[in-house]
Amino acid sequence: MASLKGPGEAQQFDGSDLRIGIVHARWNTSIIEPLLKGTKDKLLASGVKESNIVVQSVPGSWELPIACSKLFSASQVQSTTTGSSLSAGDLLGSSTTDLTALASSAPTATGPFDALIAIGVLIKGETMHFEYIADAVSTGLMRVQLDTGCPLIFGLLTVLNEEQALARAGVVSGSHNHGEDWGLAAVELGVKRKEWA
Ligand code: DLZ
Repeated sequence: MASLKGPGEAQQFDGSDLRIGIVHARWNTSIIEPLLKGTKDKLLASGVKESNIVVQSVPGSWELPIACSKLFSASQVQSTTTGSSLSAGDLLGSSTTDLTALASSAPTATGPFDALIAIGVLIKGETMHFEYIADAVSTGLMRVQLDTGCPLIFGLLTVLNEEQALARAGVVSGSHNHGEDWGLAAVELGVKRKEWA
């Protein structure tokens, strides 16, 4: 029997004309890494060109909204100028981590993004920190999405413990990698956004 959860059956969307920006937090890196891989795998499987995927990292989930906003603005500026292109890691001067190996190393094409994906993992601690960040980041990401008109896929895991996070990153045997859903959602929304324009 099909699971009640998940996005359900959808048609295959062709991502070959899309530019996708990914911003991921570095907190909880061991969980971020498989999520980012799952996301990228589905983008590539949907036809998105490696050179049209830009990956940026920020310290923690708190920084995701501002980074997504800036990344989108920068891509719009690029589309009106020539001679510069965004490449992985250069937006916020982010340091090189193992995760950047998952980023495109080729120079990226210019032009505004068709969809953005924000990836972070918030794990509840003993204080109210989790609640404040989860609420603010969710609200911030929605605001960026509506203000820019660029679909922004919500890749923020808000979990009670590490086990729950691992089970949503496809790390535990038999578990599903939610990053794959985020990659597919970005392609679907990127294609539909062009149709809606
Ligand atoms: C400080 C903090 C804590 C305690 N927990 C997390 C977390 O579980 N996931 C995450 O992505 N980031 C965490 N951070 C870092 C904040 O998001 C942020 O980077 C810092 O407060 C600096 O603004």
